Amino acid sequence: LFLLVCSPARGSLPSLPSLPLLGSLPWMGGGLPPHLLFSELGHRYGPVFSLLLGPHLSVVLNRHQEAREVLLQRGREFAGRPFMVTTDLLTRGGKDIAFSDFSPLWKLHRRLVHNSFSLFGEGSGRLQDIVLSSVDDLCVELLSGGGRGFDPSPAVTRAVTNVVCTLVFSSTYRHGDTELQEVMRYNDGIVQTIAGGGLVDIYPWMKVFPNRCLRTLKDCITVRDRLLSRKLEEHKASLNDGPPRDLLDALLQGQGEGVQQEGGGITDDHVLMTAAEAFGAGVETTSTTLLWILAYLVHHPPVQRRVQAELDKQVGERPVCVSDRSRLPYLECVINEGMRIRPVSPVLIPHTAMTDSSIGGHPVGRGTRVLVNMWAIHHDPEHWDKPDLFNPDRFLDDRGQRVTPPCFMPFGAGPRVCVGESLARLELFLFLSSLLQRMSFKLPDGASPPNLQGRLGVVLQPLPYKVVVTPTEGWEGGAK
Ligand code: HEM
Ligand code: PLO
Repeated sequence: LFLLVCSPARGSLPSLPSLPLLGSLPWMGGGLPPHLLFSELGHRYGPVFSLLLGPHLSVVLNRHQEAREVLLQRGREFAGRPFMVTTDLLTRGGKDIAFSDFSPLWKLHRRLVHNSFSLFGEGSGRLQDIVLSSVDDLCVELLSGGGRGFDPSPAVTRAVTNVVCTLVFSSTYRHGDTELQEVMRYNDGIVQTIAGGGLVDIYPWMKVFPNRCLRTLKDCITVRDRLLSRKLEEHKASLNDGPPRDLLDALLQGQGEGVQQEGGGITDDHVLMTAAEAFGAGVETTSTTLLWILAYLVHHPPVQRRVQAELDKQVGERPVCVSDRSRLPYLECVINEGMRIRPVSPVLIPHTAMTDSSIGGHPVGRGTRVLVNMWAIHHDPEHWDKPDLFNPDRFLDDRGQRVTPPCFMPFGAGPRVCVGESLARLELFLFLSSLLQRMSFKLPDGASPPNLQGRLGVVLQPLPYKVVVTPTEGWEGGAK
């Protein structure tokens, strides 16, 4: 056995020992989720170390200096993505943005998606209308409980799903609509089966054996594809040269670009996978972030009151709008602090080295996986005072001006940075400002506060919790 254990001398990076087939698994006991496991291993092996995940040589980065080197300075060299069984199924062999490996077609595709998002994002005012109408429904629903304790998650998820459905294919749904329920059901099925312990495949070979999870995943993908193909056909039939009605229109209109590309241009499959992904990413990340922030606000009533005082002073009784953003700096700090303390994507999506390269002066071979532990970076005691404390003031300097420290990267950075960042920030702002303007959130009498530990699925989610809402004076109905 001793002879089989590989010596920890891969390059000059500190490495976990490893065995053939098992890789470093025997040294990774404890059953912790990857972000916590890697943070713990970092205390023993240093902030940058390598390990074998099954057969895959992987480098873990627990510090922002190396993370910025990989994501920004050498961003192009590390813009690859590894192959994963479940995401390959989900994306028809990488015809999406997030899980597709780097290629010229991917670049073109990503640019098209980015441009289409801007078309509906800040520029157009359309996003604001969409979110605000969904917020009205959400507020009415939350306030209809009559002071009883309830789990805010289903209503929040429904509201966010509605926003994304309008954005992607112009459908808005009433409460209880069967198509909306179908969408939420298949999405939930994918979330439950795509990556139980985060996107880092610690046990990759298990996935190749047929099992119940894979069956459920395939069934949900079939339902998703049927629904989205129908939307795509409807859009094709009614497409014209006018301004795009939604993301599907924008993608169809942009499809013509780059047809001369090697390997063909952006096919219908690409359009379908992009719509599916915008949908999945839009719902999971935004609703989870909102639920984390609400959980922390229930834990910290003075923070909630301070946001409300800011809203009262700067906005008053009229509905909040996008242009209020610069007037509500404390709310922006609360949003940032929520995304710092509980990043929904704590180890990002794995990157791979596309050429031989280096990290912090250590050589790193082509094909090496790089896992950026944003959790560790967001909790690094060298850069954050009392990192486990929820303290939005850390995003303000001595003069009360907003600051963004270099070790805060909830959306990643560089060529693989989240394409939905500005969309997500706008949504988070409009949702939270409107909710807190119209109501207050507190614990039900005698209930223990929300568990803030979280559970890692495809994103890091809070465990279910209950709140009681009370309307602000003048907003008893939830909307005007
Ligand atoms: C990628 C965070 C919302 C679409 C990512 C990544 C993170 C992230 C950490 C991976 C970066 C990397 O691997 O280096 C978030 C957070 C969100 C959010 C915190 C909300 C609070 C959204 C929304 C959309 C979206 C609303 C689209 C509608 C994407 C896509 C990628 C991505 C397509 C893949 C980019 C690529 O691989 O090139 N996001 N995201 N995200 N996100 Fe988001
Ligand atoms: C969520 C379930 C959907 O049905 C499919 C989907 C697509 C894109 C994924 C998203 C899921 C989870 C969150 C991801 C997003 C791409 C970027 C985002 C991984 C699986 C993050 C946080 O990195």
